[in-house]
Amino acid sequence: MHTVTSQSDQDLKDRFLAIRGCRHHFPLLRQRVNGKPLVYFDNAATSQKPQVVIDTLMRYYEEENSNIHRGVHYLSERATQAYEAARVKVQHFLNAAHHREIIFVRGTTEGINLVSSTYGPMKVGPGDEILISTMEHHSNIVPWQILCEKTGGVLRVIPINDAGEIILGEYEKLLTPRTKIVALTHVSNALGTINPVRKMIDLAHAQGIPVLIDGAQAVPHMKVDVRELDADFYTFSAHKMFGPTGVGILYGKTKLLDAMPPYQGGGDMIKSVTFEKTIYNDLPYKFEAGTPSIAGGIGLGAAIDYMNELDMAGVAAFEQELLSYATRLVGEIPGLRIIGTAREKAGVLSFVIEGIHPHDIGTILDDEGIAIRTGHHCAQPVMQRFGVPATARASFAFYNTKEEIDVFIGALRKVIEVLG
Ligand code: 7TS
Repeated sequence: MHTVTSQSDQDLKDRFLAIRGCRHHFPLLRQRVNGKPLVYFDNAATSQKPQVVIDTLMRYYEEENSNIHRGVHYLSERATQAYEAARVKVQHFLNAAHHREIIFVRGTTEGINLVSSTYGPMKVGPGDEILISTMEHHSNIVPWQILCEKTGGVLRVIPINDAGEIILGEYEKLLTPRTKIVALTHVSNALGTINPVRKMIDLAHAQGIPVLIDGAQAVPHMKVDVRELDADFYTFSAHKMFGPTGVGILYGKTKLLDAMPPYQGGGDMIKSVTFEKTIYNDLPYKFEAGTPSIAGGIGLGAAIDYMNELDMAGVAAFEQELLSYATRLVGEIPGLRIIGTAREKAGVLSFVIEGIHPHDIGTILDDEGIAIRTGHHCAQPVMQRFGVPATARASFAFYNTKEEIDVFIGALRKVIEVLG
């Protein structure tokens, strides 16, 4: 008897094989840690970088380094062109309508702070409400609290169920004429939940409420189309999507960005300055005061080029396979409880083991060369919701393998032998 493999099964196998072949693009993954081959499962904190991104950064400093937007000399023009070309790559990556809607920032945290401190005071007055969810990262909580302190606004929180999913009925009830902005994570870093942001944006828009999406954990794992989502603001960090640290993107609709006051004052964000009056620059420069991370922006462009070559649908399916494999195997470990069991999940596996502190799990895994994150993951309200002080979290990228998951499971069994 022979097994019949359907064409689509074979297709998927071939695609997975091609994805597995990409691991060698990431030089850092070849190293040993504590005498063992490194298993890097801390991708939600930051991803590793492919050689092309590293080479782009090197080349920038070796051949192009110069300040941008201000020189007529060869190098300055070359650096400016490379930086502005990266902005256009981001525009296409997000399917934004125009490159002026792409603002370079330091990262997701700055993207949210930019909106909360410029758009926020325009919209929010005493008694007005800002709606976030229970599963937000601190960087999508604290900026809104600061705004509330300044304006008398009120922070409202959408509850989640025991699986770590937003309760949509409760969300709808919380959308009222007092709601001035909704700020939501696309994918939770602590639980892995993929939120139905398209639907949630539609519900908010039905009442004329703008929505900011924190895309930090989404962009490395799925194709994001800001126009299809109809997001008003969308922000992410380059370092979680195979690019450098110190740079990220805030996307905003032109109409909104145009109406907003500048964020910081300084060079590049002006057209003219006198002591009496300063005329601000046009978009996107109005929001880009001071010398930015030039190499970072160009490196982000290289990361996007790299991702454009990847089969992103295959990547998403491959990561789902890693997640379900790991979920099944950890499910066999006695006393282990997964925190975050949403139906729609990205490659994040947060868990606790009865009687063992997550930090001790992390330390023993580190001895085995395995990097995971332990702690509250900058999402303390999530920990409170699930009644745990911290979790251990393994988070996957497409360059991880089932063999690494086997090593991880073996090490978890060792943790229980030693401490259980
Ligand atoms: N939003 C989400 C959903 C995140 O996961 C993070 C970082 C941020 C915002 C902030 O991004 P930054 O680049 O501005 O710092 N999350 C994590 C994490 O899970 N472990 O380390 C950082």
